[in-house]
Amino acid sequence: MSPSSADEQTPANAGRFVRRGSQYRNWITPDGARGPTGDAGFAPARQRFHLYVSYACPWAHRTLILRSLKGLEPLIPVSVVNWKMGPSGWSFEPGPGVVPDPIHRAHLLSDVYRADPQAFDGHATTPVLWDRLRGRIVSNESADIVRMFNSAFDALGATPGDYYPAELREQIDALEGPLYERLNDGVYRAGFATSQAAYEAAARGVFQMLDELELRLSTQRYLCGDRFTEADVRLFVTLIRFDAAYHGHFKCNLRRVGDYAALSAYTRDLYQMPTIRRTVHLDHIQHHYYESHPHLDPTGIVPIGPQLDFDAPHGRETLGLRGVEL
Ligand SMILES: N[C@@H](CCC(=O)N[C@@H](CS)C(=O)NCC(=O)O)C(=O)O
Repeated sequence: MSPSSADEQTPANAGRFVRRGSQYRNWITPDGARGPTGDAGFAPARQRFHLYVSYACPWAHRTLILRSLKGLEPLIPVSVVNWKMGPSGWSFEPGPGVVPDPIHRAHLLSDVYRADPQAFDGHATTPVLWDRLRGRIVSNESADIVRMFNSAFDALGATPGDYYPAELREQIDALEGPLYERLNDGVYRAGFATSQAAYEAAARGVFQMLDELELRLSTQRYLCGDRFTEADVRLFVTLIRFDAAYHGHFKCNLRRVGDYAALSAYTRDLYQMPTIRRTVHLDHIQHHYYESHPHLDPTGIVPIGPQLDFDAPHGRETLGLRGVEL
């Protein structure tokens, strides 16, 4: 996300970075019926849908985690953009980890958006889910894509598992707003602020949220107790990027995640799930942020640290089950 993609600044939000809403909101549903928004006609099928991601992008990362948890790799192929976002946005310029676009042979991600019949508003974000059958974009809203992956492919042999279970929906929904506002997007609002006041408000909000989460995760293994849910996916994607990118590049530097006992152990706990580990690409994370925002870091030099060891023991196996403190 570049600051130029922010909505217009007004006196009321002076210096504050504002993320745009997503433009494509159709849903894959088990029977192809219309979802909560958008058009009908997107029934699940093997290899019908194609996912475009950046390994650096936390929103795309959520969808990769659900795809992995639900064993959807053989059903939903993926293309991966170059970690560097240049003046023309994301590209498939060859580089480490880049997986080219087999459908449109696109050079820029915006070429994929332009191939959709809907008028393109000039803003090509990841993730984006493409429908090969109808030749159009299903969705570019990660929160919706996560929910589709959670349940729409169950009849096609997806790995069993419900990460948005009915009995926890109220709790998960209640966490969604604060997690997004104060943490997932909060780090960007700190990093892309163009006034001291806007930066400080966002950065302080980030650490208030981390402090609260540290308390919550000191006595329970996951955000909703002893069951891993979609809420944990939302938190993880920001925590795994925090010390490598947000602490330095976005000036969220009151503390590191590594300074929080419970939060850092929780991050290792989730990272050590094989289905999650294979979605984490720290090289993309670090290179993307430091190389893609010349107004924040004109040299584009990627720092040598910090040293991170997400494989260290986390000791959280019994937490939440017996209410043991760390
Ligand atoms: N609402 C979207 C937000 C996605 C988003 O902002 N992605 C950023 C990358 S982290 C992006 O692709 N930005 C492209 C740009 O700013 O040109 C979602 O959650 O899916």
